[in-house]
Amino acid sequence: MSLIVNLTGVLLIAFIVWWFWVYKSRTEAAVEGDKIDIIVDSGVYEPSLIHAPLGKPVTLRFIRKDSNPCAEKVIFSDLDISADLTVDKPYDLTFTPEKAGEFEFTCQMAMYRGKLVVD
Ligand SMILES: [Cu+2]
Repeated sequence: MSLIVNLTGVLLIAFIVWWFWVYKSRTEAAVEGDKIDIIVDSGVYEPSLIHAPLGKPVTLRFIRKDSNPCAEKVIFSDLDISADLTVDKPYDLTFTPEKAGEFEFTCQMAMYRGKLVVD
């Protein structure tokens, strides 16, 4: 019995690791033109790895589908940008990336995770 419990625990941990570190980092896209749509749903940004050009205005359109309060904010802590997201009401976040690099964006509890790559 305790073997089954332990096995279940191991599988659960494996699933959580997979969900957060493997599955979540999978979707990748580049900004086409100057806009990109980002779906916020079920604990993931889609796409979650976004390439944007340096020095050009870019619009990240966040489309929140998840009514969980976890999803109500998106924060780019390194860029001093944050926004409130409303369910099914797209939010256009427009700014000009001024420095190259990788910038994480998350919800306020960092359950949702994405990365903006400026190059
Ligand atoms: Cu959250």
